[in-house]
Amino acid sequence: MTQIKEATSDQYTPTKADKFSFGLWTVGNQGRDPFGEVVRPELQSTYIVKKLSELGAWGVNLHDNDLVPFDATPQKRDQIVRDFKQALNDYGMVVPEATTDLFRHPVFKDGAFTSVDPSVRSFALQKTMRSIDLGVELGAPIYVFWGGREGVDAEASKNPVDAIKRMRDAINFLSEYVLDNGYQLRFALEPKPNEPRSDTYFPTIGHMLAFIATLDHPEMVGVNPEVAHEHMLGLNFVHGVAQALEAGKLFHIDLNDQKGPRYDQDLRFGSENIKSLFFLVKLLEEQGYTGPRHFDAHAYRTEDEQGVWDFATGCMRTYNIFKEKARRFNADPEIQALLQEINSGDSVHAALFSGGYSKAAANQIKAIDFQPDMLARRGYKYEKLDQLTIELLLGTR
Ligand code: XLS
Ligand code: MG
Ligand code: MG
Repeated sequence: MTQIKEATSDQYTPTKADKFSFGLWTVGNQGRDPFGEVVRPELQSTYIVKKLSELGAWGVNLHDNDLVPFDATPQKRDQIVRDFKQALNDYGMVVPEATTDLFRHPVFKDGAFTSVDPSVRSFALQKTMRSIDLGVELGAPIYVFWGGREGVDAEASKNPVDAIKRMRDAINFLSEYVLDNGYQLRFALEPKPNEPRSDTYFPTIGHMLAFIATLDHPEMVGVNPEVAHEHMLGLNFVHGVAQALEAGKLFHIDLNDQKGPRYDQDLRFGSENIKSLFFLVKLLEEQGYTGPRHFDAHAYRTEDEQGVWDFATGCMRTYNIFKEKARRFNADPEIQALLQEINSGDSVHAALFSGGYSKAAANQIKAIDFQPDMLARRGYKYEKLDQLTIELLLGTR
């Protein structure tokens, strides 16, 4: 432990003020994949709390069954929860987010809230209500819904409109459950396009935002976007997050990395898409995002336990390095002068519809000769700007 601290004790060393969190399932990942068994021993949840705290993390998230086994007796459950709360207390850690495992048990092989089987749908509600109780008991203010197996392999199996309605019914029901119990809990819906199903409902941030507007309590519900999930589709994650932020809907975020469109890789944050994730951190830091910086990722399968802590430290350090790079970007005279030049322009034209619509404004705009051929001659200097950004990121400025 001392060794880790000494090795990383510089301005990028994470502290609790950075609000970094990890799921129990992330550092606890044992490296099982579809082609191979576990490669690392199981870590006790109380030990994970201790280690994460020592590394500078602030929070630990969980699925119900990351902590309490699926078939635990009520007595066993209470004992596990007591020990876990003690560890949180001992190591000054919080639980910023909790969620339900609605994908591991075979009962959920055709989905949970959108399963064709009404008994499975009702069981999913029961499991989620119990898991919400657990999350609230642990002090979690955010409850995540990732639709693990909410989707299809055989399109013929389900009417997709029914599936959307079923999902809405479940979220509406659970919103009322939260209100009825006086819980201070907000929901964050996490989109993903596929895996483990061949197609998952609500595949992107945009789909989720549109769905939220149709709920009974949209004010309680936001999104939990994940880097890898949008990159699986080749989408621009920064733009998706910006849209969620601008709509006041970024309740939580899952940070990791991904090598382009393929299965969900959950790689160490910032290990692949350096430029894009720099702009993500810049966006989060500058747009007043105050929520958790949660890493939903895991160490390479090649790693032993030490590799897991190297991975966790790496996620947090890279975030802080991007944060410092964003500060330098904003303080760089050449970059800022260029940006100012790029974003300036004809002040009369800039004011034309700043006051919104009026007949007079419409007529004024319609009457102007904008000389589009002249405007088209402009060079926007983005090559220069982008190169300066690259040089800053590569450490030469
Ligand atoms: C899986 C999801 C999952 C959720 C939590 O791909 O990212 O880890 O974040 O259930
Ligand atoms: Mg996730
Ligand atoms: Mg994921």
